[in-house]
Amino acid sequence: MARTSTILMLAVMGCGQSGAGEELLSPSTSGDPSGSVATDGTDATGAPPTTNTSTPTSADDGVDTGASAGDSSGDESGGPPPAPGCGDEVCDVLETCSACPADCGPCPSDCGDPQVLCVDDGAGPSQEFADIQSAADAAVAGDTVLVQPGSYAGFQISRSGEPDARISYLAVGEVLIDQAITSGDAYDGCVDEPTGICIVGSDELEGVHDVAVEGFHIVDMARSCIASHSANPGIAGSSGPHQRIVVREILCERAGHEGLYLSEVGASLVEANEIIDAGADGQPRGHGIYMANAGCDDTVIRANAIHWDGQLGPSEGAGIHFNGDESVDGNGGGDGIITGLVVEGNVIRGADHNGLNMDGVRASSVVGNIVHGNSRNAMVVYAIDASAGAGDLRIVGNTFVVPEFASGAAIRLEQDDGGHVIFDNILINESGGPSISLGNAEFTSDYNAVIDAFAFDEGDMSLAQWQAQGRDTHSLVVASAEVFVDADDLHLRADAPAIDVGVASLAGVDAPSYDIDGDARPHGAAFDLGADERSR
Ligand SMILES: [Ca+2]
Ligand SMILES: [Ca+2]
Ligand SMILES: [Ca+2]
Ligand SMILES: [Ca+2]
Repeated sequence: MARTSTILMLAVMGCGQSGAGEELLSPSTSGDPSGSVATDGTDATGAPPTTNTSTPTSADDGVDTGASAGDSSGDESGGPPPAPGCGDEVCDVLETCSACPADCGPCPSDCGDPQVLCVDDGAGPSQEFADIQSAADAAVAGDTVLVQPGSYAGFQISRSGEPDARISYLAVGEVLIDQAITSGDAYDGCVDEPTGICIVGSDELEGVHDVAVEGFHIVDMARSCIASHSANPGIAGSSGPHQRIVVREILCERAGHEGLYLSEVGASLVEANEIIDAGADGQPRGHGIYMANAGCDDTVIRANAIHWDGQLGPSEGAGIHFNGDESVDGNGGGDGIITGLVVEGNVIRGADHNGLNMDGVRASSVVGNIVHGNSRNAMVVYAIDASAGAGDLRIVGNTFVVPEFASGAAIRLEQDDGGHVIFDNILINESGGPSISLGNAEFTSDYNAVIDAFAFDEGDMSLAQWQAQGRDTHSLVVASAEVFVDADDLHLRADAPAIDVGVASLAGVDAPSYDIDGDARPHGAAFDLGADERSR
């Protein structure tokens, strides 16, 4: 369920380090009438995307703009951010030992502990199992499968834990999964579509629950680094989606299709993962993260870094695609919408499609994300497969930049039922399109940094016309060069007009307490606009 008050934001922790947080993607058709155009590979400010050759064992690019680490602005603490729920002495249901040892205790390390199943690809005292699948087949609620450094084949997870005794799959150091699942007993969908870690419900479509996978480095899977299958949306009388699944600190490189294909994953946490160059098989499709189907309600998608380096991604690959698909066979369609999402602190760059591509997402929060350098809308909500389009969205503190080569809006809300609250955002559009395009008059938008272009019900409007209807009366027109440090660093300049002109709340919705760097906000006289609070 959506957080009702302060939304905290986390930056990304290094792999397996302490301090990160607690709790906390159809069709190619996008609902984007403007379509996709030139793909010259430039980023938000015209420079070519930089190639990321940095550390393969951490997801720490999630806190910057996908390029330089943001140090040039000099206002980042660089330390671990306060984590929501971490430090309250309760190991919350989606909190893990690696994210919050203060509450959950240190991660287990003793292979002699009967609840620790040690896997090592080399013989020795830490080799209780030589492959991860054998340990997964033996694990019961409360167990930790501790995978020692090495190279492994993928594995399938079908066993569930309990809310107070999950089954954890924890990588120690560099654990490389470079072969897809090979087990003869694996679900066909995990073998026919080669996958690194496959989460598979029962034949009756009863989802897996209370499982965490953390710290794995997964490369070159023909389909996906992680995929889930065989669950349903949990409508009355059905057995339920996957629930309370934690996917943290996965480094996913060059997946053939989607990086993370998470079908019917509800009340779960997808945090601090880095997905690089998804859709590597040359076909059009390849989303960074795909939240598939209407059972994905109440999931937190936080502090993930999704980027394509050196060139744009595949032509039908969104940064994060959400698909509230009403049409799934059997009762798999559920209510046809995805609600209660928290999408915060993610950085998306280089998609040749929409950054946040949301079919049927309603009653959800989109907070503190940086979405830039993609070739269509930064964020679009619509109904194609879903039973309904945009409704009751909270869009706060984001930095959305639509580059010149793109075609789209910073925010586009279609099949719009209204009820949205939009504030403290930077919504720059260099493509000739609008900052905001929507179609229902029932919404609140103000205190944004915008351009002089809006659209209502597909009719273009100037800022003055928009303001004449009482919208964005405190918002200001900006250009990238005025607000950002440079082309690769979307932190605020010292003299950015976006500094100290935001508000702590609007229409009952609070601004986030932490910025993209994990720094507390507000700093200084007031909230800054966008995902970065300038803190010096
Ligand atoms: Ca806690
Ligand atoms: Ca739903
Ligand atoms: Ca400030
Ligand atoms: Ca900052």
